[in-house]
Amino acid sequence: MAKSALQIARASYQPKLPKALKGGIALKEGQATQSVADQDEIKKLFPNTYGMPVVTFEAAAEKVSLPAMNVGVILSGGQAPGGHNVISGIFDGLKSLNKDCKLYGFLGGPSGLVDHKYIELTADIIDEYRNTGGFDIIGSGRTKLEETSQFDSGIEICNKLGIKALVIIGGDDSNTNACVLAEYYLQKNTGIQVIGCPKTIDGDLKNDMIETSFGFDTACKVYSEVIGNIMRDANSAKKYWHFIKLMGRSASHIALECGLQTQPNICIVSEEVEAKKMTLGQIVGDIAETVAARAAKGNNFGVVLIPEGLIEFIPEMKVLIAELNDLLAHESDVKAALAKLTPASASVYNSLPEGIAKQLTLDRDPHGNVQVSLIETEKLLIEMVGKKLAEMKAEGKFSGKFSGLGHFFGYEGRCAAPSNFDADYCYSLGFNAAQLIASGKTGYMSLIRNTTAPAEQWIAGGVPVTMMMNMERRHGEMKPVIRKALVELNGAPFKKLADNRADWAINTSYVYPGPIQYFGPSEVCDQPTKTLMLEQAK
Ligand code: FBP
Repeated sequence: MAKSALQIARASYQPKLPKALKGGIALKEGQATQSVADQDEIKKLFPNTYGMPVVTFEAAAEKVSLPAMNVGVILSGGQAPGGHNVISGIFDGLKSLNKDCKLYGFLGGPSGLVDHKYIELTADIIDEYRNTGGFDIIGSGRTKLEETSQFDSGIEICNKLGIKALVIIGGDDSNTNACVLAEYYLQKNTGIQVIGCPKTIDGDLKNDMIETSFGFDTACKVYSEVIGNIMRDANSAKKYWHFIKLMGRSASHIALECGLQTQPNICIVSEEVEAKKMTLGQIVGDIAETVAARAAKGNNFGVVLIPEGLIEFIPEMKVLIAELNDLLAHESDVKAALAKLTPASASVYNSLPEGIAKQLTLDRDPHGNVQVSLIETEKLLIEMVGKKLAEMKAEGKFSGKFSGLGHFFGYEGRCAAPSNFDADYCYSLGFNAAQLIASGKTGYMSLIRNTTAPAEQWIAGGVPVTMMMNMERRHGEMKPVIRKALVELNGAPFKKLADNRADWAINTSYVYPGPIQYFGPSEVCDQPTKTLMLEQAK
């Protein structure tokens, strides 16, 4: 396979490990834990995996070796930079315990376990993928492991291959399901352990224990590089307003991090929109005000960052979408369904540009919901801001020019070669997962903390998944789930934006982060995200 010069050089990068994982390793157990809420319900649902202690690894004089054992690994959900390093970390971690350990990769996500599709991950295969982006080593998928028939099918293949532990690399839902699986395998006395690893570019799998999910660092750096390039273009040509939508499903962590890295004129945060109950009209009005204020200074250009999930956080749009979901579930004639909207929703619907309004009625997912990520919010805002500015011009409140360009960044960053941070973090998560397995743990998530310090000083261990759970309503039923982390409006990253945005709006204060650097001085190559730095400074 042809390779770029960078790929060749990068293949030999040796990811850094925390000191505690480098030689002999001793396990230290903490106090019994509790779930973050709904303790009684969670305890009842997880009698075998509830209350386990947080564990930490410490450097020890002696290196233990284990009887050889086989482990399976699964990639679950959307791609995130660093997945291959988690797998190479697991591989190296297992081999450090016993060179005869074997690692199997289930193909195409959790369905590989259920359908018995797998490969053995040999040293040759692993070496091909070290420090590369993507999940293509074994592929990923969005099948949910929820049914006992799926769990039983997993037992069959694990027994056939002699697999004693599974590592599930995924987001909040996949790790919740990993814990359900761990509990089931304990109840059934199968001897199969299950360990989770925190993955998602969205950055919403974090809490008091998990500092960040892997992939967030690299993805934000890739988007920020391109946003910076667009900013320089805008500042050179001085004729366009760029509206850039950024991936992240519900939470606005990616938009916020990119905002902190690049200092755009406007960075919308969905969580703030919801908290302030802002209407679409208000959001459009605010943007138009900024455009007019910059135009008054002769600057007919700018950059607006928009989080992917915005539309669902605007209260009136949320109501409209819910009504449409309901009506269209029972009424295939769109016109007839629209006639049944409440007067408030009908008025919101009629205020939308025709193309967007149509998208709301057309694109449904298999559960019958509008696919909000397919709604072109950037185009919606450009069109509505343009209209608003035309009105303002007629009233003598705007005398400049407005020409908007839309962008959507998401897939561009999900498979980038992991930054040094993600390469090191992921390798450590994987190596650490192997140690958790060796210690007989199940129902734990691989835990690497103190991540704003140099990798040597990172703290390695494990956190019981049940500790991060609460009960939430999902599809009309109360379910135990890992609590999703949205942007906190009283958190340091948002406050930093809020304190500076008035200045960034009017003045041109752009920062150009440039491309990810893999080699060079540590202050250029090893910096974590601004979000992590600000959160950990508390
Ligand atoms: P995960 O939560 O599975 O990591 O996926 C995140 C994400 O990249 C979101 O940012 C985005 O909305 C979604 O996946 C896109 O999904 P798909 O890959 O199915 O197009």
